[in-house]
Amino acid sequence: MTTLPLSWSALEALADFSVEPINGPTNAQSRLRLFGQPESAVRVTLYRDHHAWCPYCQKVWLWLEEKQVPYRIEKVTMFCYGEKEAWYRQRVPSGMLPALALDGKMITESDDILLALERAFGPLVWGMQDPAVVPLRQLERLLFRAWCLWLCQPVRSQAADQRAGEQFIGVVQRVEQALASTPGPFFLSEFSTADVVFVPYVERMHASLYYYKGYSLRADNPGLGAWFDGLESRPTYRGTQSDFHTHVHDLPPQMGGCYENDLPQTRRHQAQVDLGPWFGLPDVAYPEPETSRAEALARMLKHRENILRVNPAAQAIMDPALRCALTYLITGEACVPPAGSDLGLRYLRDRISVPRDMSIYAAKRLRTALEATAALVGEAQPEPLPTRHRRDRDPANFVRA
Ligand SMILES: N[C@@H](CCC(=O)N[C@@H](CS)C(=O)NCC(=O)O)C(=O)O
Repeated sequence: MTTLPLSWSALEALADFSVEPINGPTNAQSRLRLFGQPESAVRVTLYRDHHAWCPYCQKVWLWLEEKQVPYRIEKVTMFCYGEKEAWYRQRVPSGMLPALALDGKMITESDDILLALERAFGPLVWGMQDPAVVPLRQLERLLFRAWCLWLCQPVRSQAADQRAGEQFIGVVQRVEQALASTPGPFFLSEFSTADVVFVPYVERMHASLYYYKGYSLRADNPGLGAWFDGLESRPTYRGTQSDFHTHVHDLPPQMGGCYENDLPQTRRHQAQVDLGPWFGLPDVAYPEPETSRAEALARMLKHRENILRVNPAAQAIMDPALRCALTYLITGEACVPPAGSDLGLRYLRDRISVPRDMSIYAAKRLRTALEATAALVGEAQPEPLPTRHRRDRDPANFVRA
């Protein structure tokens, strides 16, 4: 059965979703976090990227959320997405992120930021320089280097790719031993700085190796599997968590290229990440919240004018096409969009960013609705996403004047 697209106001009436950005659960849209304290308690400003993608920013972000230190958030554009803001260049000439102002003093380098935060607010259980944490930080860098050697070198031969993969898996075994040496899922006996240090890149390794190398970090390693489950039990981590689609298409410009092998499972994984079905991908394991459809709808309604403006397809087609996709999203009733809108719907499907735009399950619901609606009128696929930059997602298009 098919239906007609709901009007924007009818859709508004169904978008029953809101988050409390200041004191509620961790989320990427907040500009101020108080954790129940008065605004006068704020001593910290975190400068992080608009996309909530930068790994070093995620490390500091997660630490602040876990420690419940009141802070403000200022968002800055990363070079590969667009123009760096002049006001930020004045404060941090390199333009690098993250930066943090503590009592008005500007600090850069994520490790130095965490050390300064520890001095001001105490460690997240164990500090960065604790003898239990230092070897784990070294292990994280070892894992990072082995990952770069596998992912970011052009594949000269299948054998060379396999060797680089084995070297990486050798370091993963050491990570597995470290995880097995403590009770519970975390690197030490409770969630701490040590976990925060591993989070950003292990999340990116999981996504990128699945997509470019056909390798499943979470499924193939019981310690890391339990660690990811442990992370996902925390609302702080869930609020910063990205998905496979966002990571694999943001990494190439950041890393100077990501190189795929030609294993059959690599092809299968790539097809599923890019074209769906997005449910069933191992980028998340906690159960879907009941609010995911309403969240996706609310987020689309908030930005619908800009979303329509940046879409390469004509607004006259895309306005009803988007309403069709959102009608399907929220009612489950198929809604046939105008002929020729399939490309524009898939253009949008490819540009939903987690957690910048919405949480992981909301994004899966939205991509599914966009794809199902596009498929009612055509098979056209947009150009592959750029790999040298991502200026197709310049945040300037969405920042309110
Ligand atoms: N060692 C630095 C590395 C920071 C870094 O590489 N930041 C990247 C983003 S992940 C950056 O700001 N690049 C400039 C840009 O993309 O605009 C730290 O730990 O803070």
